[in-house]
Amino acid sequence: MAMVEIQVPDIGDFDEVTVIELLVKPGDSIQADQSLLTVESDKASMEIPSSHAGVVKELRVKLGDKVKQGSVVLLLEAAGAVSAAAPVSEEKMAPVQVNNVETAIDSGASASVPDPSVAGASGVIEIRVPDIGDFKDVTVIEVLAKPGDVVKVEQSLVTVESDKASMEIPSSSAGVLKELKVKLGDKINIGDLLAVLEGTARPAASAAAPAPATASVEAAPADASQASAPPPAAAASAAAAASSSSASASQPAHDPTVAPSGALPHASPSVRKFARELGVPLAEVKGGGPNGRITLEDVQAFTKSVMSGEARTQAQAARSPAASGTGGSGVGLDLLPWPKVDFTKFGDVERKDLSRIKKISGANLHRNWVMIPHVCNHDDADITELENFRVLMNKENEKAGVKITMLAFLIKASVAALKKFPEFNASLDGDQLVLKKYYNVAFAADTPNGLVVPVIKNADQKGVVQISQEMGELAKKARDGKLGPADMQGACFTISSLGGIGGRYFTPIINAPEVAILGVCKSQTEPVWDGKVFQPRLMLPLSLSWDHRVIDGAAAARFNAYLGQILGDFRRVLL
Ligand code: CAO
Repeated sequence: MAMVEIQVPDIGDFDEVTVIELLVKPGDSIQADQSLLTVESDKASMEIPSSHAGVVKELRVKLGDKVKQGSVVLLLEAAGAVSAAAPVSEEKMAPVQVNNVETAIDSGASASVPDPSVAGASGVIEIRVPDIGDFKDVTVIEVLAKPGDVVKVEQSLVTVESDKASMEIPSSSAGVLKELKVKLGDKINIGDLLAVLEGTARPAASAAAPAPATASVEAAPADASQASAPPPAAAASAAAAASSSSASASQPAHDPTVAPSGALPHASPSVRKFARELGVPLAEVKGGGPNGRITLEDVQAFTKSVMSGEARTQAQAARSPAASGTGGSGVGLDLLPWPKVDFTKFGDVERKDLSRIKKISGANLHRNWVMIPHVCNHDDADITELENFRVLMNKENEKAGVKITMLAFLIKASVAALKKFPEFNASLDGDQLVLKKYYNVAFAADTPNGLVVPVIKNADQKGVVQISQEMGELAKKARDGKLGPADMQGACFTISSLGGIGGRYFTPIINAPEVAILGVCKSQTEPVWDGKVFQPRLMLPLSLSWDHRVIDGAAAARFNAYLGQILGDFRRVLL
């Protein structure tokens, strides 16, 4: 048996790369071409395969080491005759996971093909398939944009897949997508017409190229559903395309319940392959490796937790038969197919796209509804005195220009209840409860485009007048569509008030990762028995939804009762 030094082969234009994952250890028997380690530049990650079969004797690198072409990474006792320590051929090596489309395009490893249809042109622009390396007849497995979408330069339009790798084909120009010339399942080649845009052109020299995938990539194709990080509009249209096409049934569909984060799950190609084989949604796996990298063990642990029923995954919930068009699998929710009805048989219909807010909030609400075991307690609070006080205050302060709202009192009262019952001011993180020492209270605001949830920060440090004023400003921003991400982040607890509209009780959906939400409906004067006679009292209906993994029924009843006491006599807030 001969000892062979395994070296880093030609890794293209990458000068030095960092070892981010070791895939074998001394004593392991390995096959020729088996991946040994994963390296990463700032542009892409790739696996270094072994040129020989044998037994690993010694690892010559450790996590964090910088290596380049020719660096010895491992000593192998090779099986069979060995002529020389031949490094793996270039064809065996190719970056298969690109960190993001933008950087992929900047990468020297990716081919950049000038698109003659783009140079200097504006108006109608033809987007063609650029140089995709040695691949022929690659299959369109995902459509990431639809006619009418505003497409940015280098925004991915489709994902294609060969038997070795998958890659996204970006647009070389910005504009409005007029026509997509390909559909799911189509085979495409370099030069094929992909789409027609109407818009502003970009110089030919910087025409976009696909993520690098130049040769017989040994590692698995990146999971199409995980590897792309399209902007929200593209993600939404991809989800729509996946659910509307029967061809999508066999494809790894986008998980429509995941609000686009813009970040890729950090995992090596082989881990991606493993996750893909098991149907594990990498976006839901918590990475235990360096810098949150998802390892093989993380995927295994995730699978175990799902199989043992500890975690019912978002993807299982989302992988509804509505998207697949098939019956239940026996795993997850195992639901019946979504009813497919030709509504036009019964009368005229009109189709309308959901607003962007509706798509994103809908996806979040769906996840929260499916994943959180909700229980809802209803109660009434006597706000007769409080409402009298509020009306008096508003009369006195008429000139101040700030209207004190019942919701502001509710926020203040909720803070007092959150302080008394800290598990309501918490979030679940695995097996741990994160108890928050700050009191940020969100409120649901109805806008023409859908529901948004701005946050009153540090409500414990603010008075009712200041809260009313901030709420007014945030509600206006919400209606004008001007809320920024910071306005909607960091909430501990949410209040959803339908008091200005009507109704008696409802069951609000918890705003994860919070563990409770208070729903409030319209107060009305009711006869309340005081032990001797019925008194007319202004009663406010409260509906508290809570996460039964964190909160027990008794605690929820106490929370509501305490809230009722405070609203009944607001002086208690001072205690
Ligand atoms: N009972 C009776 N009247 C109430 C009340 C209650 N619980 N809450 C508010 N009102 C009254 C107000 O006093 C006001 O009356 P006046 O105009 O006579 O003073 C009127 O109803 C309108 O109030 P409002 O709704 O404009 O103001 P608000 O402070 O109560 O709420 C906001 C602000 C932004 C929360 C609200 O406008 C809103 O968007 N609510 C909808 C929230 C929602 O959609 N929740 C559902 C989420 S789950 O899908």
